[in-house]
Amino acid sequence: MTDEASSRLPELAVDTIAALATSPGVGAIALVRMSGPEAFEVLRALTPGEDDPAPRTATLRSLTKGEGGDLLDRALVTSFPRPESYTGEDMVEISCHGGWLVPRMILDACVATGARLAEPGEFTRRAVLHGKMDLVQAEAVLDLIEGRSKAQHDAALFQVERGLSRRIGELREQLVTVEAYLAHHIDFPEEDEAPVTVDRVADAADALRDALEELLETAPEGELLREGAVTVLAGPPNSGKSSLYNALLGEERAIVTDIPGTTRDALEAVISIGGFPFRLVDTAGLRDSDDQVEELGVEVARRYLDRADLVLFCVESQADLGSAELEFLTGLGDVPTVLLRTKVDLTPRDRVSGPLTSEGLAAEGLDDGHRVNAADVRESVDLSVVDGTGLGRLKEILPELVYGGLVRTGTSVPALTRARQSEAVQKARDQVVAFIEALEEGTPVAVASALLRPAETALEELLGLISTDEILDRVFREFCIGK
Ligand SMILES: Nc1nc2c(ncn2[C@@H]2O[C@H](COP(=O)(O)OP(=O)(O)OP(=O)(O)O)[C@@H](O)[C@H]2O)c(=O)[nH]1
Ligand SMILES: [Mg+2]
Repeated sequence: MTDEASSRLPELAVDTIAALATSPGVGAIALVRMSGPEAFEVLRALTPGEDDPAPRTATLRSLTKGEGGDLLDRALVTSFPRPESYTGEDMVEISCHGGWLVPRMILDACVATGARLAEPGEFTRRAVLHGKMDLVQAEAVLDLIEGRSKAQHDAALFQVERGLSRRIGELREQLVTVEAYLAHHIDFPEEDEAPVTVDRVADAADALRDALEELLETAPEGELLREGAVTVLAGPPNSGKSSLYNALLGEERAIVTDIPGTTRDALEAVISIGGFPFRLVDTAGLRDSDDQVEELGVEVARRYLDRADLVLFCVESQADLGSAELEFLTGLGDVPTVLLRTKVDLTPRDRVSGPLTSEGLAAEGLDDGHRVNAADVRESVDLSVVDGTGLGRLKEILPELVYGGLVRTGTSVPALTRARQSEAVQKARDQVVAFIEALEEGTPVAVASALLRPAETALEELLGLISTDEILDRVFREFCIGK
């Protein structure tokens, strides 16, 4: 690390922080945790006359508000002397009774005797500052806490275990190798037998660019894995959208009636399908309406459609696909769409049309002058929520449509899950590309080499090897207090 970089390192913390680590509210047990040089002192103040508990051993203690103070609770206390703690500092964990009162009173007592309330993510931030984990691992800790599907859990755990960090570390090594080749080349420019030719430098840079691009390709799916793919149920009124929404949720969340125009507002829920997260949105049936409320609902539906990652377009299997439906599909552009022919239990078998995709629609002569070719209808499924037809198949194809790469490789692969991460890798990639172009244009090698430096900085900042308060603030802003 350069002197300039180390001078930009944030100051290590010297004060002692305290926070409730469990979520506030009624519960059997709550955990109050402290970290910092005064943590053991504060514990002594709360347990006057008692010995320090043996390190890393849960010990029952009466907690009072200082010498002669009121009893707050009898609780299990564990101390973790530095550096073998989550933050790398002296830490105390107090497992007390849960609820609104006890944890609050213990926390107040900690603050009254020398600690201060922690900022969001401050424990993990300290862990990063003390080299207990890098920034990418810290982000994975947040993903692990917030995860709602098996795939996200597996992916987050893999990153917490340094999966992504290791990959970024390897890329940085690769970059350093290119720089070393360069240095070598610059030292022997005139010799025919120069140990490293420009071609060799260029080959190494090409390989690095490819590796950076390969990692960048994981970003779209990685980010969806964290947010859940926005999956919008759309279609004409009464086509069975809300019924399907309920069937996928496994509960009667949306109102279902045989009156067209039942759903007005958009309903949203995160569900896990095949272990992958989907942000399922039920919307108002699309039609021109004189009813002001319904019209607003249609507007909301259109707004969701604008940011959809996937559209489930419901059309009754008895109904023909008319020009309005085709126009709608075309309007979706390149959003992947599944065409659902609903209520097949009501349609005689021989009247059910076969699977329809963009190609299928064109083949059937339904594409109305090729307009539907602009849409991206990937699959079509015949569906009934009454007898369950098609539900299994729908659940099978959804993960493949949105998370195809991860479905195939499994989730234990390095994947970029945040804008911060993809921005950094993108920056590194752009710099390497600029370097390669400079070499091709015959720019003196010594001049071109300056282009690689920002790439290295980008990867180091990504891992937090160089971290400024600004970078740390950006990462930890999203954390909850006590983590
Ligand atoms: N037989 C049968 N009826 C269904 C099926 N799915 C939905 N229905 C019925 O179709 C009617 C409309 O269903 P909804 O789910 O409310 O349709 P929607 O698309 O949400 O309608 P809007 O909210 O008005 O746009 C209700 O009477 C449902 O019971 C199905 O698979 N089979
Ligand atoms: Mg509805």
